[in-house]
Amino acid sequence: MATRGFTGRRPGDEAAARLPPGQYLTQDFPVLQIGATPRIDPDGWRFTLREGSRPLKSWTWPEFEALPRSPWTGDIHCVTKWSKFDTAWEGVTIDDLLADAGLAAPTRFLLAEGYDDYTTNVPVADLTGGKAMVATRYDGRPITPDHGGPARLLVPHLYFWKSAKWLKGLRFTRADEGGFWELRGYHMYGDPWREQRFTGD
Ligand SMILES: Nc1nc2c(c(=O)[nH]1)N[C@H]1C(S)=C(S)[C@@H](COP(=O)(O)O)O[C@H]1N2
Ligand SMILES: [Mo]
Repeated sequence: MATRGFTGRRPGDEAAARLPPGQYLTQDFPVLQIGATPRIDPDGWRFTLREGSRPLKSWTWPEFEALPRSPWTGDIHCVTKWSKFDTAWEGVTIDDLLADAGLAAPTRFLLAEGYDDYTTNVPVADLTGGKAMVATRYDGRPITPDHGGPARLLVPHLYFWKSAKWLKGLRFTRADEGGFWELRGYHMYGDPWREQRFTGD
């Protein structure tokens, strides 16, 4: 970050520079979701890429666990205004997923879909190029059910509602279709640095 090279700044300025507008720093890890934590049986777990309703590629849990995993450590920002620094995740990047499927993304948009029927839209360009992963580890351990285990999307440069928990798949769409929160007044893109919380921000 640009501010790292400055000297003589008050302690706390570095933290302030890492906080997007309107956010505060928290040390704990709040749990936010629309309903109860779904019970997911690893034997029945599938992760599927679809184009509209057409399945393109599906992985079982052992197949998914055999994919290459990458680490990512950094900051996350929830639209309810908490941010958490230096969160450590590990998972399969969307680039590695597409490579394993032998696919190029068929459209420019998609909906991430959770096992709780939660959906959220993300442009494909925000998931590729190492910008996002299907995370299966947090702090070196399997992600707990409350935080979206066994597998959740992690798109850390957008508000955390874009990081769908209990991820069931990614559905490529022709147009940018709103998901659960986007159809209820939340921003279609959700950039914390531009404070895109609600429609029209
Ligand atoms: N499947 C699913 N994913 C979800 C949600 C949800 O209700 N269902 N809530 C979203 C919201 S609003 C936030 S802020 C984050 C919270 O993630 P956490 O509980 O791990 O902090 O998950 C997001 N992903
Ligand atoms: Mo949220």
